[in-house]
Amino acid sequence: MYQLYYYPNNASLAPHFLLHHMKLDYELLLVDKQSNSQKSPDYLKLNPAGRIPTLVNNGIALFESPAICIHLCEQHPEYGLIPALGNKARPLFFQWLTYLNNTLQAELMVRYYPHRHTNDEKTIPNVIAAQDDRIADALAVLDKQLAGKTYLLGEKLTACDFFLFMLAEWSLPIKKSPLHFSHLAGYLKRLSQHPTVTSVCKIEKIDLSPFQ
Ligand SMILES: N[C@@H](CCC(=O)N[C@@H](CS)C(=O)NCC(=O)O)C(=O)O
Repeated sequence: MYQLYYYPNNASLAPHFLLHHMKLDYELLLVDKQSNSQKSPDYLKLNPAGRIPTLVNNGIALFESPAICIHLCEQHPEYGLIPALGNKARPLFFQWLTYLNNTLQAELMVRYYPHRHTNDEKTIPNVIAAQDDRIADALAVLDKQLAGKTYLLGEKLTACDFFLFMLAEWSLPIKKSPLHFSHLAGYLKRLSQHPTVTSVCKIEKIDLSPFQ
Protein backbone atom coordinates (compact mmCIF):
# COMPACT_ATOMS: atom_id res chain seq x y z
CA MET A 1 0.00 0.00 0.00
CA TYR A 2 1.35 3.40 -1.03
CA GLN A 3 0.30 6.62 0.70
CA LEU A 4 0.52 9.81 -1.33
CA TYR A 5 0.38 13.09 0.56
CA TYR A 6 -1.14 15.38 -2.00
CA TYR A 7 -3.05 18.53 -2.80
CA PRO A 8 -5.17 18.73 -5.97
CA ASN A 9 -3.28 19.92 -9.03
CA ASN A 10 0.01 20.30 -7.13
CA ALA A 11 3.37 18.56 -7.68
CA SER A 12 1.66 15.40 -6.39
CA LEU A 13 -0.27 15.14 -9.67
CA ALA A 14 2.50 13.33 -11.65
CA PRO A 15 2.98 10.65 -8.93
CA HIS A 16 -0.81 10.34 -8.73
CA PHE A 17 -0.96 9.66 -12.50
CA LEU A 18 1.66 6.92 -12.08
CA LEU A 19 0.02 5.25 -9.08
CA HIS A 20 -3.25 5.15 -10.97
CA HIS A 21 -1.73 4.09 -14.30
CA MET A 22 0.11 1.19 -12.65
CA LYS A 23 -3.08 0.10 -10.88
CA LEU A 24 -1.25 0.20 -7.54
CA ASP A 25 -2.90 0.00 -4.18
CA TYR A 26 -2.70 3.57 -2.90
CA GLU A 27 -4.29 5.97 -0.49
CA LEU A 28 -4.51 9.73 -1.03
CA LEU A 29 -3.91 11.88 2.04
CA LEU A 30 -4.80 15.53 1.65
CA VAL A 31 -2.25 18.07 2.91
CA ASP A 32 -4.36 21.13 3.52
CA LYS A 33 -2.29 23.84 1.85
CA GLN A 34 -4.94 26.43 2.72
CA SER A 35 -3.99 26.05 6.38
CA ASN A 36 -0.26 25.60 5.58
CA SER A 37 -0.33 21.98 6.79
CA GLN A 38 2.78 21.25 4.71
CA LYS A 39 4.69 23.18 7.41
CA SER A 40 3.09 21.35 10.38
CA PRO A 41 5.48 19.52 12.75
CA ASP A 42 3.97 16.12 11.89
CA TYR A 43 4.30 16.64 8.13
CA LEU A 44 7.84 18.03 8.50
CA LYS A 45 8.85 14.74 10.12
CA LEU A 46 7.99 13.04 6.80
CA ASN A 47 9.16 15.80 4.52
CA PRO A 48 11.65 18.25 6.06
CA ALA A 49 11.34 20.48 2.97
CA GLY A 50 7.70 21.20 3.88
CA ARG A 51 6.50 20.68 0.34
CA ILE A 52 3.91 18.55 -1.43
CA PRO A 53 4.13 15.65 -2.37
CA THR A 54 5.45 12.90 -0.12
CA LEU A 55 5.13 9.19 -0.87
CA VAL A 56 5.18 6.72 2.00
CA ASN A 57 5.73 3.01 1.41
CA ASN A 58 7.44 0.23 3.36
CA GLY A 59 8.47 2.63 6.12
CA ILE A 60 10.18 5.00 3.69
CA ALA A 61 8.99 8.58 3.21
CA LEU A 62 10.14 9.97 -0.12
CA PHE A 63 9.86 13.56 -1.30
CA GLU A 64 10.62 15.37 -4.61
CA SER A 65 8.09 14.55 -7.29
CA PRO A 66 10.58 13.30 -9.96
CA ALA A 67 12.32 11.03 -7.41
CA ILE A 68 8.92 9.56 -6.51
CA CYS A 69 8.15 9.05 -10.21
CA ILE A 70 11.48 7.31 -10.90
CA HIS A 71 11.05 5.12 -7.83
CA LEU A 72 7.54 4.04 -8.86
CA CYS A 73 8.70 3.31 -12.43
CA GLU A 74 11.60 1.21 -11.16
CA GLN A 75 9.47 -0.66 -8.64
CA HIS A 76 7.04 -1.61 -11.39
CA PRO A 77 9.12 -1.95 -14.60
CA GLU A 78 6.41 -4.09 -16.25
CA TYR A 79 4.54 -0.86 -17.11
CA GLY A 80 7.49 0.35 -19.20
CA LEU A 81 7.22 3.95 -17.99
CA ILE A 82 11.03 4.23 -17.76
CA PRO A 83 13.38 2.81 -20.44
CA ALA A 84 15.31 -0.18 -19.08
CA LEU A 85 19.00 -0.04 -18.12
CA GLY A 86 21.01 -0.29 -21.33
CA ASN A 87 18.20 1.11 -23.49
CA LYS A 88 19.45 4.12 -25.51
CA ALA A 89 16.38 6.09 -24.47
CA ARG A 90 17.18 5.84 -20.74
CA PRO A 91 19.62 8.78 -20.51
CA LEU A 92 17.15 10.86 -22.53
CA PHE A 93 14.44 9.96 -20.02
CA PHE A 94 16.64 11.39 -17.24
CA GLN A 95 17.51 14.41 -19.35
CA TRP A 96 13.88 15.33 -20.05
CA LEU A 97 12.59 14.58 -16.56
CA THR A 98 15.34 16.76 -15.13
CA TYR A 99 14.62 19.50 -17.67
CA LEU A 100 10.94 19.41 -16.72
CA ASN A 101 11.60 19.53 -13.00
CA ASN A 102 14.66 21.71 -12.89
CA THR A 103 13.79 24.23 -15.59
CA LEU A 104 10.08 24.39 -16.43
CA GLN A 105 8.81 23.51 -12.94
CA ALA A 106 11.38 25.77 -11.26
CA GLU A 107 10.34 28.72 -13.46
CA LEU A 108 6.66 28.00 -12.73
CA MET A 109 7.36 28.02 -8.99
CA VAL A 110 8.82 31.53 -9.24
CA ARG A 111 5.81 32.58 -11.37
CA TYR A 112 3.32 31.35 -8.79
CA TYR A 113 5.25 32.38 -5.65
CA PRO A 114 6.65 35.73 -6.92
CA HIS A 115 6.63 37.33 -3.46
CA ARG A 116 9.40 34.88 -2.47
CA HIS A 117 11.63 36.31 -5.20
CA THR A 118 11.60 40.00 -4.44
CA ASN A 119 11.78 42.12 -1.32
CA ASP A 120 9.89 44.97 -3.02
CA GLU A 121 6.18 44.27 -3.50
CA LYS A 122 5.98 46.81 -6.34
CA THR A 123 8.19 44.60 -8.49
CA ILE A 124 5.94 41.51 -8.26
CA PRO A 125 4.28 42.24 -11.65
CA ASN A 126 7.78 42.45 -13.17
CA VAL A 127 8.76 39.08 -11.69
CA ILE A 128 5.58 37.55 -13.15
CA ALA A 129 6.17 39.12 -16.58
CA ALA A 130 9.79 37.94 -16.67
CA GLN A 131 8.72 34.44 -15.67
CA ASP A 132 6.06 34.31 -18.39
CA ASP A 133 8.86 34.83 -20.93
CA ARG A 134 11.12 32.22 -19.33
CA ILE A 135 8.28 29.68 -19.19
CA ALA A 136 7.49 30.33 -22.86
CA ASP A 137 11.17 29.70 -23.71
CA ALA A 138 11.05 26.31 -21.93
CA LEU A 139 7.76 25.42 -23.63
CA ALA A 140 9.34 26.24 -27.01
CA VAL A 141 12.14 23.72 -26.33
CA LEU A 142 9.54 21.05 -25.51
CA ASP A 143 7.45 21.95 -28.54
CA LYS A 144 10.47 21.44 -30.80
CA GLN A 145 11.23 18.08 -29.20
CA LEU A 146 7.63 16.94 -29.83
CA ALA A 147 7.73 17.63 -33.59
CA GLY A 148 6.87 14.37 -35.37
CA LYS A 149 6.61 12.40 -32.10
CA THR A 150 3.66 10.88 -30.27
CA TYR A 151 5.33 11.19 -26.87
CA LEU A 152 8.23 13.20 -25.47
CA LEU A 153 10.70 10.33 -25.99
CA GLY A 154 9.23 9.12 -29.28
CA GLU A 155 6.60 6.44 -29.73
CA LYS A 156 6.46 5.13 -26.17
CA LEU A 157 4.58 6.69 -23.27
CA THR A 158 6.87 7.31 -20.27
CA ALA A 159 6.60 9.01 -16.88
CA CYS A 160 7.98 12.16 -18.58
CA ASP A 161 4.65 12.54 -20.40
CA PHE A 162 2.65 12.50 -17.19
CA PHE A 163 5.10 14.98 -15.66
CA LEU A 164 4.86 17.28 -18.68
CA PHE A 165 1.08 17.09 -18.65
CA MET A 166 1.07 18.26 -15.01
CA LEU A 167 3.33 21.24 -15.79
CA ALA A 168 1.40 22.11 -18.97
CA GLU A 169 -1.77 22.28 -16.88
CA TRP A 170 -0.07 24.73 -14.52
CA SER A 171 1.14 26.76 -17.51
CA LEU A 172 -2.33 27.41 -18.94
CA PRO A 173 -2.69 30.89 -17.32
CA ILE A 174 0.66 32.21 -18.57
CA LYS A 175 0.81 34.76 -21.39
CA LYS A 176 2.04 32.27 -24.00
CA SER A 177 0.37 29.09 -22.80
CA PRO A 178 1.31 25.60 -24.07
CA LEU A 179 -1.72 25.76 -26.36
CA HIS A 180 0.05 28.47 -28.42
CA PHE A 181 2.59 25.84 -29.56
CA SER A 182 1.29 23.56 -32.30
CA HIS A 183 3.11 20.28 -31.49
CA LEU A 184 2.58 20.74 -27.78
CA ALA A 185 -1.12 21.59 -28.23
CA GLY A 186 -1.77 18.46 -30.33
CA TYR A 187 0.16 16.27 -27.90
CA LEU A 188 -1.69 17.69 -24.87
CA LYS A 189 -5.02 17.17 -26.59
CA ARG A 190 -4.16 13.49 -27.13
CA LEU A 191 -2.84 13.04 -23.58
CA SER A 192 -5.89 14.77 -22.07
CA GLN A 193 -7.96 11.92 -23.55
CA HIS A 194 -5.75 9.20 -22.07
CA PRO A 195 -7.79 7.12 -19.57
CA THR A 196 -5.23 7.63 -16.77
CA VAL A 197 -5.33 11.41 -17.24
CA THR A 198 -9.13 11.59 -17.43
CA SER A 199 -9.60 9.38 -14.33
CA VAL A 200 -7.04 11.15 -12.14
CA CYS A 201 -8.20 14.61 -13.23
CA LYS A 202 -11.74 13.60 -12.34
CA ILE A 203 -10.57 12.60 -8.84
CA GLU A 204 -8.63 15.88 -8.43
CA LYS A 205 -11.42 17.93 -10.09
CA ILE A 206 -9.12 19.32 -12.79
CA ASP A 207 -10.91 20.77 -15.81
CA LEU A 208 -9.55 19.22 -19.01
CA SER A 209 -11.75 21.24 -21.37
CA PRO A 210 -8.99 23.81 -22.25
CA PHE A 211 -7.04 21.00 -23.95
CA GLN A 212 -9.87 19.87 -26.24
N1 LIG B 1 10.79 20.18 -6.09
C1 LIG B 1 9.59 19.80 -5.38
C2 LIG B 1 8.67 21.00 -5.32
C3 LIG B 1 7.45 20.72 -4.54
C4 LIG B 1 6.64 21.98 -4.31
O1 LIG B 1 7.16 23.11 -4.30
N2 LIG B 1 5.33 21.80 -4.10
C5 LIG B 1 4.46 22.92 -3.89
C6 LIG B 1 3.07 22.59 -4.39
S1 LIG B 1 3.05 22.41 -6.14
C7 LIG B 1 4.36 23.20 -2.39
O2 LIG B 1 4.45 22.31 -1.59
N3 LIG B 1 4.16 24.48 -2.06
C8 LIG B 1 3.93 24.88 -0.73
C9 LIG B 1 5.06 25.65 -0.15
O3 LIG B 1 6.04 25.94 -0.85
O4 LIG B 1 4.96 26.02 1.02
C10 LIG B 1 8.93 18.63 -6.09
O5 LIG B 1 9.01 18.56 -7.32
O6 LIG B 1 8.34 17.78 -5.41
